[in-house]
Amino acid sequence: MKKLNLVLALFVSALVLVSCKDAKKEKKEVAKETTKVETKVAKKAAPASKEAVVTIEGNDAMQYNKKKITVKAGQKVKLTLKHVGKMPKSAMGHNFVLLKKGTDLAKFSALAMAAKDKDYIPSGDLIIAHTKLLGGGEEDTIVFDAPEKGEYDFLCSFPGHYAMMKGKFVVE
Ligand SMILES: [Cu+2]
Repeated sequence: MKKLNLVLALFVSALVLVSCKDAKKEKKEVAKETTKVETKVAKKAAPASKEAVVTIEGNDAMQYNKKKITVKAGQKVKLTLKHVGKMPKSAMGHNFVLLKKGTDLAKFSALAMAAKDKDYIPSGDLIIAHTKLLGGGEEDTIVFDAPEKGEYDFLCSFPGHYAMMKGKFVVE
């Protein structure tokens, strides 16, 4: 009888030991999971990337492929304009011109038209950033700091193009 008791006692203590180990393991796993979740949350909450990469195309039908470009305040904007058409610069030249807030498009376009010798980029301080004037098959990349939060206009300053080639540049 005593022997049986001893065996039973051993058995019970072994069980307790095992369940204790399991509990420890579980705790560890829970801790691991929590860390994982926390890492995920931290990644999501991290600030937007420092650079916004934007590509916009212009074609032989006098169109951009984007009417709206959105970036975040504080970002560097790396913008590439691709002329995906075949027509030469003299007939279907395209550029990307980002205007300062509140610039009148019609007025700007008239100034641009008069600046043929400068590829339709008028002097003055109405422009935040602009690409070169491109012919079919060419592309140009510019890098500039996103202006302060707000909505800005962009357009192609080649004579007559802004009627169709314009859009909104939004800084959130
Ligand atoms: Cu154009």
